[in-house]
Amino acid sequence: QAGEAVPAAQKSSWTSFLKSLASFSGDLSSMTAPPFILSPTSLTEFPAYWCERPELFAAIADGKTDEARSLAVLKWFISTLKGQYTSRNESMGSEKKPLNPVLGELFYGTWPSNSARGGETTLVVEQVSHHPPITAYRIANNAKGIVLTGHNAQKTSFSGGSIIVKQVGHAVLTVSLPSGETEEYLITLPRLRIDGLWYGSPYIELAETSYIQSSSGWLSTIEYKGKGYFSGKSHSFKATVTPPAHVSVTPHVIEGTWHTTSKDAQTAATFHDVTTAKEEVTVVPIDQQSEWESRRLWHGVAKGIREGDFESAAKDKSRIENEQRQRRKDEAAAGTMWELKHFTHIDSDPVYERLGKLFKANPATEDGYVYQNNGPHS
Ligand code: CLR
Repeated sequence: QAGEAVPAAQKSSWTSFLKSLASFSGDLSSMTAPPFILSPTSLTEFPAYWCERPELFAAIADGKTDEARSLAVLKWFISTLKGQYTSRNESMGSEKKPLNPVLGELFYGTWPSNSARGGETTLVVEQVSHHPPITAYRIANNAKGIVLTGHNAQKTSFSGGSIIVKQVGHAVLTVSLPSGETEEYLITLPRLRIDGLWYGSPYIELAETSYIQSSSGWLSTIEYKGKGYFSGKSHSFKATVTPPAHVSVTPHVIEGTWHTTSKDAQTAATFHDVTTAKEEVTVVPIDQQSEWESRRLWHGVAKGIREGDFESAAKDKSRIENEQRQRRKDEAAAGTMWELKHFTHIDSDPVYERLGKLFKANPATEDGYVYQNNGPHS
């Protein structure tokens, strides 16, 4: 039934939100949605999903061959999808509208070291654009010589009752090999469909294809399907891992559902398994954070949303937005520009250009954000 999951008092506001969606193009983040669908978490926190299984991230460095490392990268990547795309449903009952980060918003975190991981894993996130929203991030396990750098933006449209989200941006993973060489992996991102809107209980399904291209020549092609395709199950995927042109190894085929488990099609061995617990990022308490750090910045708004006090949430949100508007006005008047703290923008990412060619990436070039090596972690 329509609006089944929508609180009675918000039904008409949900209906008008859906109507406005239908005639809408641009970024969803700035749209006003009814309170029941608001999340207390800012989008700057989302890059942490990349490392909620830090031991799989670390294990990439242990692969002895380029083939083994490519499979380890794929295993880590697939294992992040459950967190990235289903965790709000698990923690809050449905997909929600995250807080729209302000320009310069920061999010720092760590995953502590242990014997399996070799060392501490650190996360630095910066909101590098407000309109359109763009988030840049960098995750590193220095002891293992593994670094992930990327940025994220979204292009949204509405079709057949669903929101279609094209992810703009990419990630680059680098692995420092014992030989002194650096292996690179270009990671592209899947397309999202947000279904369940009619009922007021949105959830994500992944669609189309994403790629992981290694500088060694190995390529993972990952196809995503929902209910009624491949196995007929939601959250299905099929990954084909193909060797470089000069290597005659049979491609690996991995099939399964990304929010549970998958198998290697030839050996029937389990490939990935995310039915076990994950480890959320560790963040210092907000009284030790700077004003620009996400949880401190949004503290009042998040508290209001969590406690159902939407009036105080809205009030604090307006305060933050007004401060931002004033800042932009002052900059315009002074002829200055906001300076990014941890990243610099480049018009074309050379790794994307070089590795993207190998699988005919579309588009052929993408911009990028280069980390300035000045994070809070020593
Ligand atoms: C951000 C980058 C992460 C993966 C990810 C997961 C969920 C996505 C989010 C990204 C972008 C913003 C997003 C969100 C789901 C819903 C939300 C598309 C891609 C939109 C802006 C809100 C829609 C509002 C309805 C839920 C009502 O690695």
